[in-house]
Amino acid sequence: MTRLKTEDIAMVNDQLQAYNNSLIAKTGYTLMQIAAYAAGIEEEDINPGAYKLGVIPLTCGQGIISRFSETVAGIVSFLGFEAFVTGETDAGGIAEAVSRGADVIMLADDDRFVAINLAAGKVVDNGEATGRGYVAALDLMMGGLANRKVLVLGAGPVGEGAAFTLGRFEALIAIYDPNLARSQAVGAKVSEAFDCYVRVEDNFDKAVLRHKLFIDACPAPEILDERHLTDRTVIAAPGIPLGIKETCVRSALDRLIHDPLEIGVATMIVDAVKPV
Ligand code: 2YJ
Repeated sequence: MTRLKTEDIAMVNDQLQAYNNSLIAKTGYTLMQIAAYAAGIEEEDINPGAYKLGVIPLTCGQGIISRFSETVAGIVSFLGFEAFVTGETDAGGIAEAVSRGADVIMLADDDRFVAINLAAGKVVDNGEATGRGYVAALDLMMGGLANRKVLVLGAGPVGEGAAFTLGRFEALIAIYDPNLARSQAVGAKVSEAFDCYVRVEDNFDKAVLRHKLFIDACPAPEILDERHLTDRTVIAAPGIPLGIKETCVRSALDRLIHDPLEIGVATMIVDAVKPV
């Protein structure tokens, strides 16, 4: 799993309004509306002002990523929730968040990033939520994905979340991962859950050349280049770093959704508080 770096997220908080505007331009929907769509609800179904979020920095493993917790809190505040970063870290931070009245806490170590709704006992995982949020964005960008071929690159937690959501949206799903056993396992789970065929691809180039719609959920840089991209290619790319060759990014920009945290965090918080 990719570990975010401070430089990946340095500009996020200052550019939230601009990012929101770019999502509106590409999908017709705001970050909040994309997250609500990913959660299967309408924006009006939740009142963000009624919830307090505490973000807790964790020092375990490789330690604190400077600005990570502040960036998460900034995204959630942008959506209208009340959010704070605890002064204390780790167990002390959890205690602080609860005593300051947090309804939801968010915390990340090197393996998992979770949102926990304390009253509801509900856990939302960033990997799954990110895959779901990006498929929701792609669906909105395309005006629906039913019966459309979509290739998921990467069969980790984000790719799996994406593949399940593509099943829900009745897309024609293909999945590629350099670890064939991993894509086979995800393909089998999705196929069983939605009683649908999932094409497990074993050749990257052939798989990419057969598709125009992509969820790039893998951490490999510059795997997509001019050979793979046409003016009809549409890419929702949660993977960090971006999988598109740098010289091709400019021409793909209008049909590309990519961010280090925003859609994943928005989808997590909305899912954490959505009415049952
Ligand atoms: O609290 C902190 O500052 C750190 N413990 C944050 C660690 C952030 N974790 C990661 O970057 C993990 N690889 C999981 C990120 C999932 C993003 N999709």
